[in-house]
Amino acid sequence: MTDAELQQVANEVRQAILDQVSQTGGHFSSNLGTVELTVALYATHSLPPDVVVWDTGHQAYPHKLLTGRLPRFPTLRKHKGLSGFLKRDEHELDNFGAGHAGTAISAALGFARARDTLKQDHRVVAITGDAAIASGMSWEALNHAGIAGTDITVVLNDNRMSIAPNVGALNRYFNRLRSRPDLQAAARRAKDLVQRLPGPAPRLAAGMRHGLTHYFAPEETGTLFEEIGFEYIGPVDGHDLPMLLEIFRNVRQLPGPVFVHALTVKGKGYEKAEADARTWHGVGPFDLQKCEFAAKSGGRPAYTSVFGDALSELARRDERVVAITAAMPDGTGLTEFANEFPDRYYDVGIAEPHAVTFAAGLAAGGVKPFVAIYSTFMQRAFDQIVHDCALQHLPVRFIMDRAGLVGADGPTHHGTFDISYLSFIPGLVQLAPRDGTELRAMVDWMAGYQDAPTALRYPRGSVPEGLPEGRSPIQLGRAENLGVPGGEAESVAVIAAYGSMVDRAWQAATKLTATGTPTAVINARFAKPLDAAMITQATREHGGLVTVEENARTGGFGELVREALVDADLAALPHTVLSLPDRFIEHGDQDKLLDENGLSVDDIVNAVRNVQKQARNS
Ligand SMILES: Cc1ncc(C[n+]2csc(CCOP(=O)(O)OP(=O)(O)O)c2C)c(N)n1
Repeated sequence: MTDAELQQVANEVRQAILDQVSQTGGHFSSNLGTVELTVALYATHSLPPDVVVWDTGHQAYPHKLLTGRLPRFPTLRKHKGLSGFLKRDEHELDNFGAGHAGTAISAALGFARARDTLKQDHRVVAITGDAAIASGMSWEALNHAGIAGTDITVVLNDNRMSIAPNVGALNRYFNRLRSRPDLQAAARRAKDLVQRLPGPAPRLAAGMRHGLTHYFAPEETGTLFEEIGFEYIGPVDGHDLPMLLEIFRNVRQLPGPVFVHALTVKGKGYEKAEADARTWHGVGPFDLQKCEFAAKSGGRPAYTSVFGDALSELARRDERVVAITAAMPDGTGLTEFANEFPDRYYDVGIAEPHAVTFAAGLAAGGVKPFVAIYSTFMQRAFDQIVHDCALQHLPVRFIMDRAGLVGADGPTHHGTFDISYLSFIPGLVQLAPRDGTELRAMVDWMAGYQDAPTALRYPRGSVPEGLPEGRSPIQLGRAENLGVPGGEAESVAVIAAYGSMVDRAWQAATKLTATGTPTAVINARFAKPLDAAMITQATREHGGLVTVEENARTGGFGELVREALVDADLAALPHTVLSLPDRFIEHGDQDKLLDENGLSVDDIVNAVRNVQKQARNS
């Protein structure tokens, strides 16, 4: 295609994103920012065999469209439809799946070394964002790539934004690079220069080194990236398609590690999103012409905002309370806290391991850190939880939002493992609220608990209503018996539920009670230490038990209960564990996914009936 035709392709890709995301919702502004970059890269590279690895993947809709997925685009993020991220199972050119940030450079270097080992000849490119590149993994990979002696291109898609405004010293450094007054002129001169650079790769390399790099970055010393072994090219205008085409054509022939720094605009081409990238990062359906979101119905508050309010309230009473987020102030409900307590709030960027050990230091130093990180991203910081917090009995408070199935983001984002990956850590306390009121009470309780780390989980979405109001205070390792719905009948069966599943357990118990099987519900509150006394006694009294949790089975709440039953010599009594199956769960509607994966209200009802039957027969 000619450059003009490619410009037309870029326009069509942008229009497809506007049309699609306005109808179904999805990641928006990051994708509008990568249109020209993707077209230029794909027009100048040969895929396959060339390999492109996208970091995180939320900005790769142009990639999906350019690799033949326009017909399936209307299924984006819908159950059994296209994933919102890259996925190796979805397409042969989704070379490497992602969803968590910071993996692209490591994976691309792996591809490059595999190519060298197999004596193949193709290019490998990693595309990463200005927030993702600040993560520890990205730096570990740059550190390796700079001396690996292999051909690899790293493209920095620098739009100045994480989801919220970007943070950190590296961001400040990028600001310096970005703000060169001579950028535009340099870009024009560089374009002329590139056009005059024919010939074999070594000359090109020399031309780049002595022309381009220094045209673009005419400082006495090289950029940070040059200092660690990369050819640095940029910053270039990431929306100037003819210029990007020239650059990538030439970069494709450069040996060694090359770093292309492209400046892009989040939301490019859609005025509202350009002006407010934060709001338009990920969106629900909206009116494309009027730029308006569908009006939100009032309804119940989200767990996230209940937590945010609770922590701010606590911080007003206790000046030792501090909050930490890893690049997710809005998603974790800390925006108001940040405004009210700027000196007690830390956004450390996409740096979960650092966030946790930083919090351990804060706790050791005498303050009360609350680290708010989604369940799925907390996986990054496992050793820091074990080695830096638990082993030293440091009271770091972990707040794990999005614990459970998250819906349209799918398997990279489901928070379905945290009960398992925390439950075997000695001393660490695990707790989960049944509703918003209990969430507030637990946050308060955590502030007062000083003996060990505590980890609280709650799901994506709104707090339930309709659970009984009478409440006992939160006490370490003590469950709450909610009794039988209606409160009159004597229970003949019992369900022990954890956190988000108390609501569904209560609905099941209501159905069972109405149909002649009065069923009590125990709200476990703590997975660890478990209230073994209450749960084993209830099991003994009822001749069996059903447990329900929104977590993988292995190492989950049900297994912890089973151990308690074994210890109490009750292993022979029927016990059904309702949990998520031992496989990765796809994306789709959150409630439907729960229903389809064994956690519907009817699944609970049936499990209770079966346990009852077994109890009667034994
Ligand atoms: C390990 C991890 N932590 C947090 C997130 C949530 N997250 C998704 S995108 C994003 C911001 C990415 O910004 P950047 O890398 O600059 O890419 P852009 O969206 O600006 O293109 C964050 C924090 C994540 N995906 N992975």
